[in-house]
Amino acid sequence: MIELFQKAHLYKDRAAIVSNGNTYSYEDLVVKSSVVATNLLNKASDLKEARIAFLVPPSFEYTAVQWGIWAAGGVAVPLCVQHPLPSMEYVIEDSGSKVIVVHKDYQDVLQPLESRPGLSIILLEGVFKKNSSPLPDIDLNRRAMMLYTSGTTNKPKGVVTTHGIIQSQIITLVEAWEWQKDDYILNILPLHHVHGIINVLSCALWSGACCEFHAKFEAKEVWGAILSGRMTLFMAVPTIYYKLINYWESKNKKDQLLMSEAASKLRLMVSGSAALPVPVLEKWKSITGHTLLERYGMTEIGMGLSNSYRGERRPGYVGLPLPGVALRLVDKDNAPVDKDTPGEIQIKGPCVFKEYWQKEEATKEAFAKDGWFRTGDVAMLHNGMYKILGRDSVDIIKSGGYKISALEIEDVLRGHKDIEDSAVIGLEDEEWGEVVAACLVSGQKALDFEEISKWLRARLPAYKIPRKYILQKKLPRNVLGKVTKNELKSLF
Ligand code: MCA
Ligand code: AMP
Repeated sequence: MIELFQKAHLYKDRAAIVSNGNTYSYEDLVVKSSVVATNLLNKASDLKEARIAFLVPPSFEYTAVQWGIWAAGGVAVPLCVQHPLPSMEYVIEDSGSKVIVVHKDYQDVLQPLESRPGLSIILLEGVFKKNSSPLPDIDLNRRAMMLYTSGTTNKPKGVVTTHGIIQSQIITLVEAWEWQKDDYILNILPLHHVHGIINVLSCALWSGACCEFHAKFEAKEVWGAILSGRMTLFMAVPTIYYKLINYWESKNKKDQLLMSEAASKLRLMVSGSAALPVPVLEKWKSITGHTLLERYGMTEIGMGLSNSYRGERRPGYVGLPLPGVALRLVDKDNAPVDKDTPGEIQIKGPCVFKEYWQKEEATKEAFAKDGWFRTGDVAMLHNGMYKILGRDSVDIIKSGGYKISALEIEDVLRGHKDIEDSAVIGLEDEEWGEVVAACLVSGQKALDFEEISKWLRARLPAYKIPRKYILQKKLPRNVLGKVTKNELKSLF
C-alpha cells in the first residue's frame, strides 16, 4: 500500500482536513477515498494508469478523489476550477483522460463535452455511492499524477510523477521543515500545482497534521485564521504576502498590533514559486517578526533548494540543496562553473519527474546527456548560498507565482481576427512579480484592447491575460527575424 495511506490508517481519529465548515478525520479520508476507488474501478481490478481528470474545488472531496484515483491505480489529472473550458479541454485531450469527475457546481462548464464519444463525465456523488471493495497493490514506480506546466513550447506539457517521486518530494520537505502531527496549515493555493498539492496538502497528510482549505485566497480570511491562533504554518507565493501586507496596512494601530502578535506565534512561514523581493521580506519581518523562509522549486523537480529552518535565512537567496537533491551549476557547454559565476541550475535525484506526457523529444531535451535535469534557471553560489539570477528564456513569465508561456499567449492572439502579429513579454511588477504585456500589430485596423481582453478571457486563465498593451506598426526584430523582446520592454 502507498505509504501515505498506511500512515493515514495510523492517524485515524486525528483531524485531517477542514473544509466548508466541516472537520474530517484521517479515517473519514481513508473510507471515502476507498469508496471513490471502488466506484472508479467499477469491478475492474486495477485502473492501470488510466488518466482520471477531476474538477473539484479545494476541499475534503478534492482530496478523497485524488487519493481514490491513486488507490485504484489511476493517474490523477487535476483541473483548475478557475480555468475557462478551452484550457481544460486541452488538458483532458492531451492527457487522454476518458473519465472526468466533476463537482456539481462545475457541471455546466463541462456541458459542451458531454456528448463527446468515449468521454465519461461523472458527478462527484457518483463516485461516492458504492461500498468499498479490495483495492490493487500499487508499486512505487507506477505513474501517479500529471500536472500541466508552461514552458518554452506554446502549449503546456503534462509533467508525470510516480508514487515514488511524489513520496520523495514529500519526505524531503517533512524532514527539512520539521513537519509534526500537531501542525495546522491553511491551504489557499490552487490545487493543480506542486505548491498547493505537495508542499501544503500532502506534507500535512503525511505528518498527521491538519490542512484547512479555503476556496480561494482572501487576505481577510487568512488574517482571520492567523488571529484565531489555530495555525502553526503558512506557505504562499510572494504576491500573497504582498496582499497580506496591504491588508495589514489598511487596519488601525490596535488591530495591527493584534494581527502582528498572532502571526508571530506561527512556527514557520514559507515563500516560494517566484522570487521573494527583499522589501517584501523585510516588511513582513517588521510586521510579524518572521524572516520568511524562501525556497526554490519547479513542477518537474518538486523543491530543490531551501533556506534553513533552524539556521541562516538570507534575504534574496534560496539557500542550499534540500536533503536528497543533487545540484550543479553549469555553463553553456554543461561544464560546472566556479562560485560567484552564473550558471544554469541542473538537478538530479529521486524527486525529479519521470517524463513529459507523450513528448519523448521534449523529455530528452530537458535532460543533459549525463542525466541532469536542465531547469533553465540561472543561479550563482555566493558566500556559501545560492542566489537565483533569472531565467535563460525571455518567453517564460512568472506572474502571481504562475508560470506563463509568452508563446502560448501569442499563439492565441494570432487567432483574433484583427491581430496580424503579436509579441508577449513580462514586465517587472511590485505586486505580481511580473505582469503580462502584449505588443500588437494590426495593419490599418483600430484595436479595442478591452474587447481583446474579453475575447482572451474565454480562451485563457485570468492570470495569462495581458494587463498592458501597446500597438505598433511592426515588431522590433533582429537580423535573423527574431523579435527582440528586451528592446520591446523599453517600449512599454
Ligand atoms: C489575477 N489578476 C491578475 C493576475 N492574476 N492581474 C495581473 N496579473 C496576474 N497574474 C487579477 C484578476 O484578473 C482580477 O482582476 C484580480 O486580479 C483578482 O483576481 P483573483 O483571481 O481574485 O486574484 P487573486 O485571488 O488575488 O490571485 C492572486 C493569487 C493567485 C492568489 C496570488 O495568483 C494565486 O493563487 N497564485 C498562486 C499560484 C501558484 O500556486 N503557483 C504555484 C506554481 P479583474 O477583476 O480585473 O479581472 S509553481 C509551483 O508549484 C512550483 C513547484 C513552486 O516552486 O512552488
Ligand atoms: P513552475 O514550473 O510553475 O513550478 O515554476 C517553477 C519556476 O518558478 C522555477 O523554474 C523558477 O523560475 C521559479 N521559482 C520558483 N521558486 C523560486 C524562487 N524562490 N525564486 C525565484 N524563482 C523561483
